[in-house]
Amino acid sequence: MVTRAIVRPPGLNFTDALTTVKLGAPNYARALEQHAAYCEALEHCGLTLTCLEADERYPDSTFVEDTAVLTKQGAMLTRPGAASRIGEVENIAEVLSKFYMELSSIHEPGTLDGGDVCEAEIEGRNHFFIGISKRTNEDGAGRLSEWLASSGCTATVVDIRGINNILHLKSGLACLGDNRLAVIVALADRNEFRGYELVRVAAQEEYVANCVRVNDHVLVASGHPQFEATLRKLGYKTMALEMSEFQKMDGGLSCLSLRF
Ligand code: CIR
Repeated sequence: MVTRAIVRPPGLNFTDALTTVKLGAPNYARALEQHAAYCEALEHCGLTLTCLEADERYPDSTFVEDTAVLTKQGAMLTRPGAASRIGEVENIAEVLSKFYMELSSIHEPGTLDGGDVCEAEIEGRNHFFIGISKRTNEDGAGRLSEWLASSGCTATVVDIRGINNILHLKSGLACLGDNRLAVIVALADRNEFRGYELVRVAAQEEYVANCVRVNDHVLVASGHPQFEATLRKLGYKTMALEMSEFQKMDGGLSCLSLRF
């Protein structure tokens, strides 16, 4: 059960955000509308939002998820793997210090993006998957694993550097609760996920793998009918959200909020 989320709308220079996809420039007005609908959906799921002001110094700063890892035990500030994003953490630290007594940090040479961290409770045990990616290195993943272990959580590292079309682990993996994971085809046969029931995302719907279970609902990117139908058959209540403008900048549903 989560009760809060931190969000930040995109700034006017959102078009300068990093991206690896060629889907064109985002439409700012539409991005704001989509962000507002996202916030409304989180509130509908029962969350109280802390909505930060847009931060024009950092074009990627709407993707707040990458700046921290929040667990039931505490908060870890990340050190984002893209140099242009490292400065985003300072302001998030200030915000999180209102909610957490203590904040841990990833230090150089470690890098870690929150998008590479997937909490996936199994049989009542707190477990985390940590992706090693273009953004998160071994040092960052190791530091996070140790920190998690110190509060009784387990972690498995998943190297995704050989998978071309995902930026972060959570671009291809989501925990649905109930021992279930949503996974893209390229991750479906990995040993790391044994023990979970896998819900496979069809190749043509890959983007929807970055869905988010928020209390009683699963938020999914709209336009992925097959996956949404599968979730409904499994008994989940889904909420579909337009994400086109964030997708253009390599962002998914999870990265737009820090939920705790
Ligand atoms: C970036 O490249 O860092 C941003 N344009 C997208 C970050 C997406 N974050 C996430 O999936 N957690």
